Amino acid sequence: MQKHVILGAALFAALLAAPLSAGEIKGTVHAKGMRNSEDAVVYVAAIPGKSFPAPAAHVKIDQLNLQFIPHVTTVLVGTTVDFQNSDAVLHNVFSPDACASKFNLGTWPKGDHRSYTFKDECVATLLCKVHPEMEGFVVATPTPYAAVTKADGTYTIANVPDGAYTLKVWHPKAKGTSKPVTVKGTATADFEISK
Ligand SMILES: [Cu+2]
Repeated sequence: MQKHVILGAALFAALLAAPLSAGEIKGTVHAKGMRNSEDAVVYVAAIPGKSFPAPAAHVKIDQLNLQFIPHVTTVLVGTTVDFQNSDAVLHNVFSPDACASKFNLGTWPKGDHRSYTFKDECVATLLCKVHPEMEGFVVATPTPYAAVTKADGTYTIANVPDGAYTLKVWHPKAKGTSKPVTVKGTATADFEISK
């Protein structure tokens, strides 16, 4: 009987010491002077000694009602994005940004898609030559630990391994910033950003 108790305690201690325990980072981004605090991207800049293989799964961005949906998308570097046309008109997607090789995918009709693989860390502006008012963003991040804020500015990054990191913030219209964060189960990080 006593043996079992000791074994159980040892197992419990081993679980506590397990290095892969993961938590979450959450908080609020306040974009001062903006209509709302939506569409800020919060991400872990790097995890020392760790690299992340390109995901096999594609991420979809829709072109619907003459808008990129979602307006802001985060992907891990190496991810292929499928740009879907769901409108009854031709759409194009191009990016003027060098970190996305200034790609231009041509034009295509409803029901079709064209793809681009984001090979480098990048904030890529998405534009459409057919509709100059269309604009979207892909933020290709070096770790998969990234989130886009909701309208109230809140965000949650799930399954972050314990450790000390730099947390970065990007926003389409505000200056980016960063701060250190230590994850031990959970962590909270709030930001205030402005133009
Ligand atoms: Cu278009």
